[in-house]
Amino acid sequence: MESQPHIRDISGNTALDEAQRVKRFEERIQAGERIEPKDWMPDVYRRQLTRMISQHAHSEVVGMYPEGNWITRAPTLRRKLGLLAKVQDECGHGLYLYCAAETLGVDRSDLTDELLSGKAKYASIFNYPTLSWADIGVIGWLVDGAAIINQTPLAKCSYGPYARAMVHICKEESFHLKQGYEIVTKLAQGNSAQKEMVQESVNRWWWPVLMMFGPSDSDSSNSEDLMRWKVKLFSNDSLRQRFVNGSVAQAKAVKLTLPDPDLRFNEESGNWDYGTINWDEFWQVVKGHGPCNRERMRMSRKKHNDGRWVREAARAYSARHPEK
Ligand code: BYC
Repeated sequence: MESQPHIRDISGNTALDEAQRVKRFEERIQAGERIEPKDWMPDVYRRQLTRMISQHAHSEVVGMYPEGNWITRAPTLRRKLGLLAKVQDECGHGLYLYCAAETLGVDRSDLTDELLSGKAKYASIFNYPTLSWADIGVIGWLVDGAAIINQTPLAKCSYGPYARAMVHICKEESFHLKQGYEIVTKLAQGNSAQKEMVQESVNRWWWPVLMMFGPSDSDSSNSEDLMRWKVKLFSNDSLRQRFVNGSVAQAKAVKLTLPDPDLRFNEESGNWDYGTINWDEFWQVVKGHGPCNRERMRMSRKKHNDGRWVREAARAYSARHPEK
């Protein structure tokens, strides 16, 4: 990433200019102003945003694979249409987010290369397999539910293009949550095999969903920068707690059990205390050793290669028709 240009004062003191710019930038953020692409910003702010938005974009795109897996096996036409629409939405989210990342001066093809080379991360949750139809309901309920808790504050973050993309994305995530919870409700009210299937699915997804919020605050290396500059408005642990608090009532409403014997209401804090997260598992998955990491990367490379002719045709068309 290129460094920001310095304006020299009469004595050539660039350091002071930089400090003044940072001060002005931070005052704008404290005043609740949005930072826009052409505004001055510290290099670290630009780098952090590029990292976070591009990893978010990759997550949306890779997130299509586990659910896409069930489009041909959806039990009814209505379910198939709902799932198709959801998977298409995820693709659109990736598109908005790559566009938002590009406003920071990076090229989308470089971001894609980083994903395909394994350098860039994407959400850990998408490295788990979808083994039953109930998983589609549980992903909508828990994974998209977690996404809403995590992403609604991002719609108020300090960087304009990211915040605006998140408004649209969160509206669609709300639909995803409803379609998922409806599938879960139907199965939970179904016959004993259906009830068993949905409970087994909740048992498998619960802990990986809690990991989606990222490492605990004491191990979250990026949070300090991101929170100072109001990209993240809440810490990983506080959002995780908010999610647990909401999920307990939702599970109870459909008579499902969350697989945590330590889950207890804490009268003092007003929160649901939960058990210990297996952080070794989380870091294994993040480092590429989860159950489906290799398969997700294989699919990503295949899709990229299969789509090469489309990119080449689009480039050739726009070269011949520059006015369009
Ligand atoms: N999976 O300093 P930290 C969704 C990495 S899913 C894989 O706390 P940060 C959803 C992290 O990248 C769609 N890697 O990071 C998401 C960092 O490594 P690098 C995706 C993870 O950025 C969350 C290192 O661990 N959504 O919708 O301050 C909850 C240290 O972490 C994960 C988004 O991307 C993970 N789960 O906080 C619910 C939303 N967590 O990059 C639903 C936008 C951490 O320094 N992103 N790492 O090498 C975010 O809100 C934040 O980036 C995160 C992580 C909360 C995900």
